[in-house]
Amino acid sequence: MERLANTDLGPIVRSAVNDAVITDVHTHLYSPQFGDLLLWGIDDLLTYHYLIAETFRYVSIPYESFWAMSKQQQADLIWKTLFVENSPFSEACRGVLTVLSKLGLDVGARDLSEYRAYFRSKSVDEYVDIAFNLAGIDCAVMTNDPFDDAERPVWLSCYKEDPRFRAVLRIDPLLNSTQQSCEKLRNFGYSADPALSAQGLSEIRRFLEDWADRMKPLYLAASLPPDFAYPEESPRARVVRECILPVCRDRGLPFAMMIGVKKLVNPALRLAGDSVGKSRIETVEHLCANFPDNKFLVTMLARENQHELAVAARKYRNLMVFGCWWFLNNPSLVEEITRMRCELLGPSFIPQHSDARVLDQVIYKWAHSRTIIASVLTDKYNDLARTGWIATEEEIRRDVDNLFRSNFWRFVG
Ligand code: HDL
Ligand code: ZN
Repeated sequence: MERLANTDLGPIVRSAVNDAVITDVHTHLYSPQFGDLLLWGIDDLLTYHYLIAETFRYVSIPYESFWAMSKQQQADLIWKTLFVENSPFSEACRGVLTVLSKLGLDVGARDLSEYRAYFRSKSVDEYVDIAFNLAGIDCAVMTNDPFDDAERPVWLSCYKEDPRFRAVLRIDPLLNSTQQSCEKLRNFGYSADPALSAQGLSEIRRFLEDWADRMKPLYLAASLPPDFAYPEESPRARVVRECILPVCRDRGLPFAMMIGVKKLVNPALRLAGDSVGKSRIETVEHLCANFPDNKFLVTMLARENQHELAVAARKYRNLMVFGCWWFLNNPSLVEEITRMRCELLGPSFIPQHSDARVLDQVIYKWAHSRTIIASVLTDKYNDLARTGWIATEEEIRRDVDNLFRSNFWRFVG
């Protein structure tokens, strides 16, 4: 028994996790065909909205004067404030340094001009391969918004599918500003009406069908506020019931509900101005229970919702929990949440997504997450070994592949 007590599967687990090819199930990346919508390089890294929010904790300049700066001027201010005048140990700051380190650049030199020179020497197509290889991902699932005036023309003209970037039909305006989005739909040629008449709802379904045909999305998605409720007498609930769920069910597409965003609590911060609120797990339970032919990918933004979400996943096989999202994507919380999910769900969940907005971020977000997830899994397999159940390397690699890829692909069908 002594031998069992001292079994350490850590090296095998770490090797399996480090070798794992990952499908990144939620990002804000774009294939290079979308041009400048795909952000990459040191100045996009430094002007990530997480770092903008952190910079305004120190600087007293008016928000508008920051927004009037060039991207390089903004990056210079952020570098000076968060990296030079203060130590960059926040997760978003450390991430920038992990990227530079993984690229083989001299982080100790602390020389922003040197880093800028490196990125000037790269083309975006070359750099996609560099970033994907360093991150160990085979596919980045995008967030594609037909209501976005910059993105829509690409889909309507020349888009050629790139297997490294798969599409998602993101429809926040339909659910969070339903009446206003009907106006936009009419401009697109769909006679949707704010009263959501039967004809209007049918036209919203036609809009979804047309874009699902065009994008070939892996799932439909929306971010939703903390008070998202179903059932409810509201335009949102009617569009969910009459449009989203039927279209998803008929096409076998999951509906990804990303719940808990308090939009623009500080509007002056723009994209950095959103916050978090505790949400209603009863909404998730009701939808999973009452629409058994629909599949639901769910991530929730509040730490307080994580335990009840994992318990809900034990009740409904049409519920797939994914990711440590946004304000949860920090080592202490990724550790806590992943450990709790392993204990409640075994390997039947999707532990992480990067949410990367800047291509380079997949390098750090996955490096950081792999380390934590490997550490949690090591404890779990070593706990098993102490009972005499020693997982083989093949079984460990099977489980790791399920967590990082196959659970997702099986669930989206
Ligand atoms: O709604 C979302 O998909 C969120 O991820 C937001 O885009 C948010 O701004 C973000 O980037 N979080 O990481
Ligand atoms: Zn996101």
